Amino acid sequence: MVEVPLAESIVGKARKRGLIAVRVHNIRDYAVDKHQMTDDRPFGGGEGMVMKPEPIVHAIEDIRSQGPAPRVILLSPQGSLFTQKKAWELSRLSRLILLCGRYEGVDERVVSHFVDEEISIGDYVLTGGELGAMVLVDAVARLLPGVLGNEFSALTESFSQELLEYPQYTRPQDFRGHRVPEILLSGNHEMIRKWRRGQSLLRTRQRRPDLFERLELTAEDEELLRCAFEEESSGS
Ligand code: 9D3
Repeated sequence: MVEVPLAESIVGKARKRGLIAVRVHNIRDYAVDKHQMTDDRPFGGGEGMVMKPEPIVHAIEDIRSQGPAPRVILLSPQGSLFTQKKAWELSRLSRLILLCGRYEGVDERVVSHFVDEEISIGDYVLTGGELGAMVLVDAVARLLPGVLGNEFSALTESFSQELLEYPQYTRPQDFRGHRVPEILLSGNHEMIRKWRRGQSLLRTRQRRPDLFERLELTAEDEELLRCAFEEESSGS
């Protein structure tokens, strides 16, 4: 579930270049009994299975002993929401252990005594923590020095959080009768900047009212937003 995403693309390249190291551990290898049991029925009854504490803690302690003190993160639906701010915070740490839950969850004594924080990647239900861990690795890895080309950098990114991006177009100018907005072909860079700003504002208002609410619009922004809205309602 995780080997391929970790081997491909930007994260895979960063690993090959030695910019990051990611290892995958199978909790079953840390099972203490001969049946390699890693889950059991919940005390108090109820649906499903709970991950036993011994294999997980055995794994954490074994991995922890192999390098500098790591932050232990449990991917869980009970966690606080993963954000770009959290990605930046984690990117400053030298070592992370990402613990992926399965079944109904992990024995709470593991969470209380061996986990530093719980992170969720969003308000939807997954079958386990592995894809959450991939999201976290991807978001953190791209912030590390050298992982992305220097042309995309942290500088532009601090802004990209508050406003959605404007639409992008490339060739051909006419694709099956759908034309690229004329203004982008005009060569008038000030007009283009204004059009893009208007598009960003309009999209943010339509799709992310939570972000839009927090914006402090200038008089020009109000005007560009009105233009973008009117252009859209007049059908394009
Ligand atoms: C029956 C109650 N369920 C909680 C909504 C149990 C349950 C659902 C899903 C227990 C574990 C899981 C597996 N999910 C994760 O491990 C998980 C997750 C997620 O489901 N959503 C968003 N982020 C994450 S990070 C790990």
